[in-house]
Amino acid sequence: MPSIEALDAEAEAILRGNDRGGYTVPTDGLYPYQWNWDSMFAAWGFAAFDIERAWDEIDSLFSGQWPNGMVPHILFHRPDPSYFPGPDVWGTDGMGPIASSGISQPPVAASFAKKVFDQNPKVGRARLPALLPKMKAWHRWFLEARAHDGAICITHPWESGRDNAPDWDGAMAAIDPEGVGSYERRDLTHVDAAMRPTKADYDRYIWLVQRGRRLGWDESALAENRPFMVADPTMTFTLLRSNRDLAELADMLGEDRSEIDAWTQALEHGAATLWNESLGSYDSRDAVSGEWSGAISNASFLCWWAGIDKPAMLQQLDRICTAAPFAVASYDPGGPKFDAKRYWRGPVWGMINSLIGIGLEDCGHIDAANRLCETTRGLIEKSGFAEYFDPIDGSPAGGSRFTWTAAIWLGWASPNARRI
Ligand code: 9WN
Repeated sequence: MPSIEALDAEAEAILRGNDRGGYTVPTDGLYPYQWNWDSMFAAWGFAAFDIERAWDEIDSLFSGQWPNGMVPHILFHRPDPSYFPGPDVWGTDGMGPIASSGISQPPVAASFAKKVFDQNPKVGRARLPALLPKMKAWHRWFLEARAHDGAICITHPWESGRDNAPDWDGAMAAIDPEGVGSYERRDLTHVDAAMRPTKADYDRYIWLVQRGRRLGWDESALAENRPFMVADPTMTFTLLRSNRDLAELADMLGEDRSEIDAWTQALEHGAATLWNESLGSYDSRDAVSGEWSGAISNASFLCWWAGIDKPAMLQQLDRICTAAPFAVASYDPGGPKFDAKRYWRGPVWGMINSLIGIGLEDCGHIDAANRLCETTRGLIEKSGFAEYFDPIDGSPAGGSRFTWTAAIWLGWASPNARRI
């Protein structure tokens, strides 16, 4: 097993190696562009050894913000044929300052901006003022374009960042991807097909992109007869946490926080609507059909990250960590759709673990927080900086030398992490 010092050095080398000059790719080859939430984890990682570079990462993400406030889930800084679908498929020309996708991703930026700020407040005071209004505009966009009774919805599985989670199965089955045409996936040239979404998933992913393109990515046109809209705990909990963090950042700069606080109230109400009593867990819900997904996922445990302490979730966490020891499985190991290797249908994602762990600690569940941190550390010691891991045997899966796995090591999982 490599030493902690060797892993610290490797994590830093991964971030430097995935740096494309002001922005970071998730991993070389499989994901050659800037992804929204990956990039914010990267900023947290950079903050451990290069504070200015950390702020540059956040700036580069917001350089792609659309005039309506949306921050895209991918920024295509430079064309690269190794990823599908690229800018030619999305067809968002003229919508934003940089070629991009037409959807967003979980808004963790304000939360990580706060962590980067806390690492070095002097530098933070110089770098934050230009970013604050941009973050605020993005949060406002979520409340205007994605809220359903206060819960934040996704309009494409990629928007959640948990692409093929069982949460979306019902809503995805309602789509007939007729006319989607043929296309060539590139992900399968990098990763074993058993670890990736299926063709049925991809047909629907692409069909939804084609619909967006046909409607010119106009939010009001897209909102009419939406074929896919699911209230998502990932979005709702991350926005709630980011919103609380944004209010604190506004305070630090002496700015008015009243509008942000009003959003927090709406989001607290929205988060409560995601409690599925019969499942005994936070769940996602199809906003079109009104049906629960019936899925206990790793996103269900982001409640603590959002500042919501729910004792029943501690029992669920305990059960899931016992069933699949390299926790936290992305889907309930006792559930009918569990698949230990297939992406968001079972594997463990270290970056979600870091959010759950920090949330547990913030809510005073210190033992559970420490256990999760030690499990994650052990996984990385055993299997390296993989994209995700099998929760039963801890083996690595997906891409390697992964940015967010390296970042959470530097920010949280390494015993040498400063844990800001
Ligand atoms: C589609 C980059 C991204 C992550 C997502 C993860 C995966 C993309 C893909 O990779 O999604 O956005 O092509 O599979 O699901 O969370 O941001 O790491």
